[in-house]
Amino acid sequence: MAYRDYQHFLDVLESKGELKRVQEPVSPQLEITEIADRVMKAGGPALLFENVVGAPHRLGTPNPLSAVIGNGSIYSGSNGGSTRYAHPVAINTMGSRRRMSLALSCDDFEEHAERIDALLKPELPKGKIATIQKGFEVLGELRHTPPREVNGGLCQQIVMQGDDIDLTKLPILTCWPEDGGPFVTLPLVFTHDPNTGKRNVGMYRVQLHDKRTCGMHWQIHKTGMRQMEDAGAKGKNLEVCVVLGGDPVYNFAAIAPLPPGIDEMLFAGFIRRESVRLTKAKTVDVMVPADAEIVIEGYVDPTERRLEGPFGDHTGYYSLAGDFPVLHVTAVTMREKAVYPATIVGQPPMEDGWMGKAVERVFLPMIRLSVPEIVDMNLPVEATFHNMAFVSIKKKFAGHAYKVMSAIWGLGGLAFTKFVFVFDEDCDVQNLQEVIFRIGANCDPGRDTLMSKGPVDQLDHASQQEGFGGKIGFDCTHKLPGENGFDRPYPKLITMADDVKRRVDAMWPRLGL
Ligand SMILES: Cc1cc2nc3c(=O)[nH]c(=O)nc-3n(C[C@H](O)[C@H](O)[C@H](O)COP(=O)(O)O)c2cc1C
Ligand SMILES: [Mn+2]
Repeated sequence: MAYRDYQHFLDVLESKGELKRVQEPVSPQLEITEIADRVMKAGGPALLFENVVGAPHRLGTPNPLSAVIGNGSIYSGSNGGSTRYAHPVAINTMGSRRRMSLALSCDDFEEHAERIDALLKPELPKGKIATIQKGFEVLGELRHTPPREVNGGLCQQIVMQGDDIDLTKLPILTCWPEDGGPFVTLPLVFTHDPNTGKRNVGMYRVQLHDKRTCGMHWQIHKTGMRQMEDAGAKGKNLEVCVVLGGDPVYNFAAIAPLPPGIDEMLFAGFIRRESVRLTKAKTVDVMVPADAEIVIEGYVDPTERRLEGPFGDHTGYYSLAGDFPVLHVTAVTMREKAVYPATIVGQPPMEDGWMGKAVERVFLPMIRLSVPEIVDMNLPVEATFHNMAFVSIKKKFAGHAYKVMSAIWGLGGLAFTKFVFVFDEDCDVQNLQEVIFRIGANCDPGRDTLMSKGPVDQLDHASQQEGFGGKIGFDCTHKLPGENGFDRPYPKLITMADDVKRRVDAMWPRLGL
């Protein structure tokens, strides 16, 4: 069942014991991070902070008009009075396998991998009836996929324009002590290709510069950036909507490495098995999900840049401040009693680890379409995903591991992977004990490595140059006779004979062990 809206999702989490409400007054400046970080590291629940208070946002530029709503002065710090925010803050709503699965309207997110696998299966069914059945199955799966346009919606119950716009009234988190300011951390950034009109939705963090201006952190390899450059080539601004909330599947769609040109809202409709309902924004020509909590409408001038960051990032380090585009806000719309959705990133493991795990599992069938020898893949959360990949393959020929490394370095988001380790199909790449054993046992560093170069995450601080760096692949498979100069017989892995295992299985209960 798809969620009606974000608060419906929160209700479901609560009914399943997956969400805790916090009534204690807490500040969006660092305190929510410290609490959420402890809970995330401990594998704890989603949190709904209902009493968010604190000093006014400290912005990168002087901000004389700090927002004070409500009348209670709960904090009277030395930094200029206190603010009681009207919106509760939800965080860690996807921070476990169970909650990430609930966010994707299923019992376990592997189910969506199976659905995609079934759709992509190249075999034609045998016989007329089977063909018709398969046709109906495929149509059934895709029936609810396209978004539907509606008039108005929940997300426009309140509309603020002109002088009424004041983003400092939102409990935007200042996440870490050295951050350049408050950052919107779960933004769904909606734009349209200025040439084709095609929609894009990406999750690109948004820094609050002042009450009507934000930083737009789309990186050089991302679609939002490309659309802005295309708008610039036509001498136009790019219209943008930053959406918060709605069905949590939108978060997944926004970070998903979809094939170029596939609409994130179409994909979201497929996952939730119900069309996404889109409504026209009030001041820009952008369609936004009607079920959103909050929508920030505006435009980016492709010629303008402003210092953005630093930001305590998913790399576990602060990414340095840099010049990034600027979002000028033309309207803010929201539902009544809107909840503010947030996350934090930092040293792993964090909530985004589960978002990434779901991407890894759901997209494996699509990767297998191009690289069918891949059996399984593990992008370990400890390596913040794109730094490291453990891949098992059905090895058939000499050099096969190198083919797979090269394929990974040529595939969408996987191309950013710095370290690729390739194993035989009998290695469980989800088991780090086994992975380390195989690396040590089967890889000769002098012979079984391949150095390469290519694009890396723009946030990678270790690379020689921003966005471009070195790569290394490790062939940890059994070597074939003569492969890569290997001229001795390859030894066998030690395992017990099956009949002995069966005899011991039978006597096991009697052994009292
Ligand atoms: C919590 C979170 C924050 C992210 N922040 C950014 C960001 O600030 N800038 C960016 O370019 N990508 C960021 N990403 C990654 C993009 O959302 C991701 O690469 C997405 O697939 C890009 O979509 P696109 O191909 O439509 O550009 C973030 C991902 C997550 C999970
Ligand atoms: Mn995209």
